[in-house]
Amino acid sequence: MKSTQATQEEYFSFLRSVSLLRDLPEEKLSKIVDCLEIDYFDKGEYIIREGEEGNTFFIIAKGEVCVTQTTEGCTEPREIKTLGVGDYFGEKALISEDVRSANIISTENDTQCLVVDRDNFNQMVGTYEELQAYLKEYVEELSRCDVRRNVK
Ligand code: WNU
Repeated sequence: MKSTQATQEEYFSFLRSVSLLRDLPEEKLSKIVDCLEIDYFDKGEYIIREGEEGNTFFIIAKGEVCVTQTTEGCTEPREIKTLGVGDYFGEKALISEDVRSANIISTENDTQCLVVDRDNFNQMVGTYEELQAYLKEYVEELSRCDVRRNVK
């Protein structure tokens, strides 16, 4: 990410406030800031589509998104939760080496997401065992939720 010093510092302290990244070493966090992209989405815009390949991890910096999924016996994808500032998504496709398992749709204009690509995600998570274990467990729990929900 090319940006001013002030912006870099803003992102640094924002990322520090994200629970997942709370204990990440200083230099790791700075590295993430250096390679961040920022994406902007309007209301109704798809950030992630179920079934597509995905190579990115997202952290919401502004706005709100909803998570929807296609379930057995329903024609329309079903809304399963909403996520807001400081929440993240997109880790499952990266960790499970699978396609995207849900839709993520912006529910506000000017939703802003910090985007981390697969390489940087692996660097962030891979070298930090606790984080890796935590996410792996979370992703397994999501799969169990999917089964209970009768996801196709
Ligand atoms: C759910 N089932 C599935 C959420 C975000 C982060 C964490 C929950 Cl640690 P992806 C689609 C994304 C997926 C998840 C997110 O949607 N998601 C869920 C569920 O019940 N996915 N399959 N709830 S919000 C959420 C926990 O991030 O990652 O790359 O894309 O498959």
